[in-house]
Amino acid sequence: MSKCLFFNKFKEFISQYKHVVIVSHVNPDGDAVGSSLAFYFFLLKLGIDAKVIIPNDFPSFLAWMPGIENILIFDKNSEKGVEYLNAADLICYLDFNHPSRTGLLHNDLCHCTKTPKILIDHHRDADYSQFVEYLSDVETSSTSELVAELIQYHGFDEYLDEKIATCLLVGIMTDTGSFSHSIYHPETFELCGKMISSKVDYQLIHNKIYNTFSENRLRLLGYCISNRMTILDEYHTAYIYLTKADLENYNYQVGDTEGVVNFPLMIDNIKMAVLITERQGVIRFSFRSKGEFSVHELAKAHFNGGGHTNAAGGTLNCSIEQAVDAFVKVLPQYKTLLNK
Ligand SMILES: [Mn+2]
Repeated sequence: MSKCLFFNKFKEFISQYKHVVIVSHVNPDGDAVGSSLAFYFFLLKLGIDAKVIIPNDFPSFLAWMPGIENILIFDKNSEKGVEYLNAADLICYLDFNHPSRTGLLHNDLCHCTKTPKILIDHHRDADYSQFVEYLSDVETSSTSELVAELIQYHGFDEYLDEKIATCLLVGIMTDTGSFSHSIYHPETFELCGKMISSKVDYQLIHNKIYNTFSENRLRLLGYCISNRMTILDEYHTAYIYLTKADLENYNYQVGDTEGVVNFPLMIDNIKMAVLITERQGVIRFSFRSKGEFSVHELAKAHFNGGGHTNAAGGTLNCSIEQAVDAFVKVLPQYKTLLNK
């Protein structure tokens, strides 16, 4: 379905529902939280009762966002979360397209077979048959940009306010690495320009997102780069690994490794960067690339994951040593692509 068709139908469609639940993905990032909250505020303006559920806590650098106190964090209050889901007559998936991305919420979400669902997302490989309506475009920077387009269609004059603009800018800013990648068309800047010009203090938002490190977080970043980064010149690749003990040494807080994976890409000839971290019983991979090399394909083929061309994630159940080994072992088959 084209964007326009979704926009055009939206008001009439949504007015059929009384209790809308917005759900976003596990380990929510700026776009997950920003798009969900902006959509939530928009629904309230349309006179629709809405709730937002995220599977687990958001990183502390988002704690100041407008409306954040209204989000239900499922692993802290699953009873209420289930209550919300049971009462919902519509469930909206924002910034993910498959229930397997919802962590502990997964089971309860799968029980809601009779509740209609809609999708607003920019990830690949969505199974549209699960949804009664969808707004899905992989060539859009962020889910927040899609929500911004939806609201713009219905009139920024009427619906955009400081809270909504702030949430949307956080989502677009964080998913594009502060407007450095994943921008597919000039409309991204046009939309942001409109939101910035009248409603918000952009520099203040930028400061709140990027300049609120704890001392531990910055020292952990330094440690990652000086002690844990390996450069594999022949593959134009760099990887950083962090053990559970490393994270404990720096008193790791949720969000502290956010952005670490981007630093090796600052090196001129590096085309792919990977952060491998040991989390509760599982190894998490975060992949980034510059240019055409698709980390989505690599993550999908070898690490039970995927995402976007230049940003993807994955997981393995093994030790950290085995995870590093597994990563290094797949590189030869990508040598030609990485040397392009
Ligand atoms: Mn996103």
